Amino acid sequence: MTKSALQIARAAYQPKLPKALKGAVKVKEGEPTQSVADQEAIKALFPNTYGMPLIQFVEGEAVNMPAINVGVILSGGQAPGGHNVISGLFDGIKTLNKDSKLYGFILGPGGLVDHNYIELTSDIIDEYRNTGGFDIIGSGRTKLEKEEQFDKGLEIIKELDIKALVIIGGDDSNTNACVLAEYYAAKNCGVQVIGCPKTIDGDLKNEMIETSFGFDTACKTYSEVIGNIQRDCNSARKYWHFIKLMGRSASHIALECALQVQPNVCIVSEEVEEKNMSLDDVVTYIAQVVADRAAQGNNFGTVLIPEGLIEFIPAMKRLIAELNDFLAANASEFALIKKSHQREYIISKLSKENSEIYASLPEGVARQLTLDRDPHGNVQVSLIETEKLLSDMVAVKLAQWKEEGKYVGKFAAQHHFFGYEGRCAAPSNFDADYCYSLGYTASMLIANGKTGYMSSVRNTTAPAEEWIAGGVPITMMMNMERRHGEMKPVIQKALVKLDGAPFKAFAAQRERWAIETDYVYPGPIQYFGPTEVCDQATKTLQLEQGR
Ligand code: FBP
Repeated sequence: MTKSALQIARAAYQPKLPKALKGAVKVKEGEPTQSVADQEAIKALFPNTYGMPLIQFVEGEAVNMPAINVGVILSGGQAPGGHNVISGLFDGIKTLNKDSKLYGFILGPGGLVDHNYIELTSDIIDEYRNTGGFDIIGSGRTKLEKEEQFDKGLEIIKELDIKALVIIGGDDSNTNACVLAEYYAAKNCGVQVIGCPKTIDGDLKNEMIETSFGFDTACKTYSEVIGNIQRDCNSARKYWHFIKLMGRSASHIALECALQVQPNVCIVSEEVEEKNMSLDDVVTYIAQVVADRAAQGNNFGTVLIPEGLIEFIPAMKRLIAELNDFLAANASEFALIKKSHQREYIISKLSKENSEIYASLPEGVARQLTLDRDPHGNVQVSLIETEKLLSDMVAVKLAQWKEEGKYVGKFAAQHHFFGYEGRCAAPSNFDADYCYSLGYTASMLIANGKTGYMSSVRNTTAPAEEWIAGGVPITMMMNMERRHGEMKPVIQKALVKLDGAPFKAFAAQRERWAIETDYVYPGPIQYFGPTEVCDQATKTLQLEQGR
């Protein structure tokens, strides 16, 4: 593999570990845990893995560990640092016993079911240390949920003498990890399952999981590019840039980028829902900022839009919920309807309120709402062109105002969607260290016989030395939610909290940012140099932890 000078220098980087993981460790058990909601239902579904205690690793005595074989799976969307989770896991099991082996299942959970794997040797691992991407073994979105899949997986697990499986994924994949842990525990298979919190979306977090990995690097990458756009639009002074940002349902990425770049507008889906705003309210808000800036001679600006916005406009949310249930129940009939008749078909099947809203949507957006759900039943919000929808509607609104005699200046829009650009970026120092620590912690959970736990590394705005490593029972994060028309146990998604410090910091400044051009240009991620430039956690984390 030909490498750039930066890649060569980066390969030599030794990620930092929490102090407690630098030598032998022992387990310090906390109190038994409960699920965040629906305790009785979750307890009944997970009799073997419910209620386990929180775990923290502290310095301990060295013990002789037998060699173990471990399997690892990368699941779902890519996130910077996945390779470091795997290298941390590899180094962890090798430190415990040099004869331990790591097997990687290829292209996600499907690799386990299809028995598609490779042994990850030190030569392979060394090629991927501190690099972005998931290409070491690839990723996939196959949902592990059926007993046939678990049993098929068990065949290869037994054949390779694997004692533990590490699933690196987001909320849905870790939900599946928990179900798998319970299944193998119930059948006494002798297979442990450990999860690791991955997703650029930042929505897999709670008291014990401070952030999902990849969020840091992805937000810094998007902020660099948004900063460049801001400098361009402040130079040419002729465009409004509508920038949609990945993040699925949650607006964490948009909010973090707003805190980093100080745009003129950032929409936060969770606020739109809370204030019961309609699509027209959102459009009016943006158009007013455009008109106010025009009055000052500034016919340019930036608007950040979270990709999940459409699902949070209450009327749209009701429409999508009905569509989800309807499409889940009538998938085969819908597949037979000709494309040109699908719109009319849907309109004829929905309730009166929802069919009216559906009929009022532009053709493209209406079609995007009926596209296949992902294997977890989510609308593929990345395919809905909200940035174009909003800018078109803003243009119409401004034209109306102009006719009414209001001054609106000139409005020309450019559109961007940032998502894939950041998911495989080389991990920042934060993600490189955090991911390596998560992987290393997973190896310690395995060595201590744990199953149904997620690897947890906390105190992450302090220097890595002071980070706290341990495990959280996955059942602790669960509640019951409607999926594919049925109630299912799932990890509760962490949305932006409107009473949280990051949103409050944004809300306190947004009116000024709207009118003044006080852009920040964060520049590219730096790996070498002063710690205040290279090692800072996201603004979200810093504000949440009062730093
Ligand atoms: P995960 O939740 O699996 O980490 O995926 C995150 C994400 O990047 C979302 O932000 C986005 O909506 C989705 O993946 C896009 O999915 P795909 O890669 O299948 O296009």
